[in-house]
Formats: sequence, structure tokens, C-alpha cells
Amino acid sequence: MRLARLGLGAVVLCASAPLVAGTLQGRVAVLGKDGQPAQDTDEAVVWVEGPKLRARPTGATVTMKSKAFVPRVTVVTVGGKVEFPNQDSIFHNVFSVSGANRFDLQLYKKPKSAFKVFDEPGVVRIYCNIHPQMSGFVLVRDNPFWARVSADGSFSIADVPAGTWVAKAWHERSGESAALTVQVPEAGAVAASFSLDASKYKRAPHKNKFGKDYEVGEKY
Ligand SMILES: [Cu+2]
Repeated sequence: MRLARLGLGAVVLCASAPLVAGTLQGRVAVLGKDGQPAQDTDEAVVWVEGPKLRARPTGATVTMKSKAFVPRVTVVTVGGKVEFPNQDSIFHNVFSVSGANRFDLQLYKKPKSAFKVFDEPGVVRIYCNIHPQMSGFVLVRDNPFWARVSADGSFSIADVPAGTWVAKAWHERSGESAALTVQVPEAGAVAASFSLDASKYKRAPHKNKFGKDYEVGEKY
């Protein structure tokens, strides 16, 4: 901590002192039924569990466009606000029934938008109550130490406080990886690699917001 002296004589503890922190970096492989790497590795996420850091909540925008959620996978921190603008000229109704993060933004169409603030850590499945093919995810983390995986499978999480923590990787078709214990150094980087088994994934139909089956045949 640095001491900064203000004009009025007050002494303020400055939080911008250098953090003792390292980088967690490595690779994620998402393997499908034939053992081949998936093409959508960039929809995988890696995070670090353990460090408590009250950071300003980070939000995001998930656009409803051409009957899809774009991006399909979004990550925010607890308290983060996600805007759901509808860019289609038809009605959508984004909702979730994922535990304490359940919500229902009702029907609206272009150019309207609505938002949800996510207060509980976890994986939130989002759907549209009109179009069963629309699905996506909001991952809510309780610290800012997460990263999306690049298309080439690499990831890097900088400024992780030094210490022994748990790292996990996630992809829609594999779910969460086993916990990997990582020793984050006081400076520099430590490597971690994950292999996510997506071979057992089966696309299953889901219910609408009333817990009922979707009507056959779209009206919109
Ligand atoms: Cu829809």
C-alpha cells in the first residue's frame, strides 16, 4: 500500500499499489464423440475459485438476433447487469428457471430492450418462451478471475492473487471440469490444461417458462 497525501492534509491508503499476482494460462481441449476437437472451443470458459475480490460488477449485452442469443455464452460477475436488446421484428421472451437467477423479461420486439441483474454465482440457462431453438448461457462468477477460451484453445487469466486456488473449465456440452489445484505465483505465470469430454452430450428438449412443452409449429 502506498500513502498518498492530499492537499487538506488527509492521509489516504491508495489501493492502486502493485498487487502480488500472477497469470494462469494454458489450453482447453473440447473433445467430441469421435475424439476430435470441437470447432466451438471459443465457447468454453475457465475460471479461478477461491480469491475473494470485491470488484465492480461487470455486465454484458446479449442480443436477440435472427432467433438466436448473440453471444451464446456470456460471463459476468455477481451484480452484473445483462441487457437483452431484441433486434428482430418479431417478439421474443427471454427467461430462465435456473435457481435463484430465474427471471422473465416478457415479450418485446425491436427496438426494445430489457435487462436482468444477476446476483447469484452459477450457470444460468437462458431460453426464449416463443422459440425453443433459442438457448444460451450466462455464467455468473463471484470474482473477476475468468477468461473465455480462444478459438485455438488457449486462455490467459492475468492478475490472479498469488496463492493456492482451484481452477475449472466449462463448456456447454461437457459441463464443468474436475477441480484443478493451481499454485499461482507472486509474479509470472503458471500453466494449466484441461480436456473437456463432450462425447456424452445429447441435445435434449427443454420446457417453456410455464414448465410445459412448446407448441408444435411456430406462429411467428
Ligand atoms: Cu424468441
